[in-house]
This record gives sequence, C-alpha cells and structure tokens, in this order.
Amino acid sequence: MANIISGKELSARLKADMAAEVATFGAKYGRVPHLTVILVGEDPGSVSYVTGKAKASAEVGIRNTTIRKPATIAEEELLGIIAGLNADPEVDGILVQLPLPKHIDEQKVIAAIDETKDVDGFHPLNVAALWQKQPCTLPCTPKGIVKMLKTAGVEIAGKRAVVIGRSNIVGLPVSKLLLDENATVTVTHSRTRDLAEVTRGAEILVVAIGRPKFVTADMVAEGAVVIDVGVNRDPETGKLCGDVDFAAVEPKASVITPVPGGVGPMTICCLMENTIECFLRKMQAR
Ligand code: L34
Repeated sequence: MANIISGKELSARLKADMAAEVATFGAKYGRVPHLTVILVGEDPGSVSYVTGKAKASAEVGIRNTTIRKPATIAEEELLGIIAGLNADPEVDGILVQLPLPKHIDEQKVIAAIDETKDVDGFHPLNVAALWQKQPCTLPCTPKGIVKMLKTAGVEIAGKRAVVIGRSNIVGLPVSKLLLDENATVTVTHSRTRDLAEVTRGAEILVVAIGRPKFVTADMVAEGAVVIDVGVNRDPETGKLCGDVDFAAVEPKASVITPVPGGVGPMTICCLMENTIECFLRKMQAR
C-alpha cells in the first residue's frame, strides 16, 4: 500500500496560508496581486484549467482577469494584447494558456511577455536563469512536484530519478529541479530504447508523456515514488486518468500521486504563489 499524496489537500492548505498573507496586502500596498490569463480557443481541457485558475485566484484573494479569444485570432492581435498588459502597471502576472492554435508561433508569444510578469516561468530569460541556477520564476508544474515530494518526506538527494517526457513545460524543467536537489536524473522519451528497463531502475519516477495509463506495473520497481503528471481521458470509461495505471502501480509504489487530485491542483497552487512573488518583487522595487 502506497502513501497517496493528495495534491488537492496540500494545495488547499497552501492556498489558505496565501489567502492570509494576501489579506494584508491591501493595507500594505494599496491593492492585491492581479493575474491575467489569456485563453485562445475552446479546448475543453484548457477551459477547465483556466476556470480552475480563476477559482483558485478567488480563494487566495488574487484579482483574476481571464481574456477569452477565438481560435481564429491573428498572432498580431494576440501580441497586441500582451503589449497592452505589459504596459499596464496594475497587471502583475500574464499567462497565455498553452497549447495555442497552429498558426500562432508559441515561442514568439511567450517571449513577448514581460519577463517580470511571466508567472509561468516560460520566458527565455527565466528558462536561462533556471539552467544557470539564478533566481527566477519556476515553472508551476515542476515546482509543485518538488513541493509534493518534500511534503511527503521523500529524500531526493542521491536518488535515481527517471523522467518520462522532455517537454519545455514539464520534462526538462522538472529534470533540472531534481538535479538541483542532487538526484541522479535520467530523461527518457519516445526514442528511448528498453524504456521499461530504465524506468525499473527509478527510485523516483516522474511521468509526463500524455498517454493514458502508459506506465504499467512491470515498469515500476517495488517501493518506487511515482509522480503522475498526465491528465487524460480514459478511452474506455471516459473518466479522467493519468499517464500511470494507478490501480496496477499503486500496490508496488511507496508513494504515488493520484489523477485527478494530484499534480494538477499543485500546478494551480504554484501559479498563485508565482503571482504573489511577481507582485511582491514589483512592490519591493518601488
Ligand atoms: N501557459 N499552459 C500554461 N501554463 C500552464 O501551467 C499550463 N498547464 C498545462 C497545460 N497548459 C498550460 C496547466 O495549467 C497543464 N495544466 C493543468 C492545470 C491544472 C490541472 C491540470 C493541468 C488540474 O487542475 N487538473 C485537475 C483536473 C481538472 C479537470 O477536471 O479537468 C486534477 O485534479 O488533476
């Protein structure tokens, strides 16, 4: 029987602490942090995540503006909106929900965001700072994963960590954060040979591949810590499921995260934290 880390419960505690802190900001700074989220198109997953971000903002006392635009929006118009938000002194955080429609250059859009308002930590300057171990805004999902490991009392230093997936959003940055915690990190991907052999060597396994129930029991060592980043629809039941076959893997794991209620809520929680950090940096620079 594994220890199941509830991201839902942990994020609720952290959000309550943040709410208490934010409640003091009006008197101290004259206003509360302001997060602006841009949603392009109507992908049901994106709509659900953006709604979760607005809900969490309300819980923490952060002002949230969600700008919704059709999938047909021109890149120029999107860049114009970002320029306006960059120039607005009352906007502390800007997030463009990904993925964007194919006709829009994602990297160009991310780079257009003022790096001091980049609450995702995706701007090239923040990415460079992360890889050079300089102070920066950490990407929300990797930050949430390390918080979950630490809260569960998982020792990271010296451990063999295997990450499945090499995306800019999760795989690469979580690998770097685990390396900074002194794990020995292996990054695997679609071209990895004998993947199961590699993952069986993992003491900490982070799965961010985006395929329902991809990780099966034979791929996991007895006693492993398993972090499931996937949010998929189970093709059989239509219900939400992770990248890990939870029912099969949980009995072998020492610690595991569920889907839903695991990494997802922690991503949103860390977004709240990053928004507060960007706000405070600005206020303290005045
Ligand atoms: N710019 N794009 C930008 N920043 C991000 O940090 C994200 N991400 C990923 C996709 N695109 C992004 C998110 O917000 C993934 N993601 C995210 C956020 C929240 C949840 C899942 C993914 C989440 O709360 N999941 C719930 C279930 C939600 C549901 O019911 O649909 C969970 O319990 O896992």
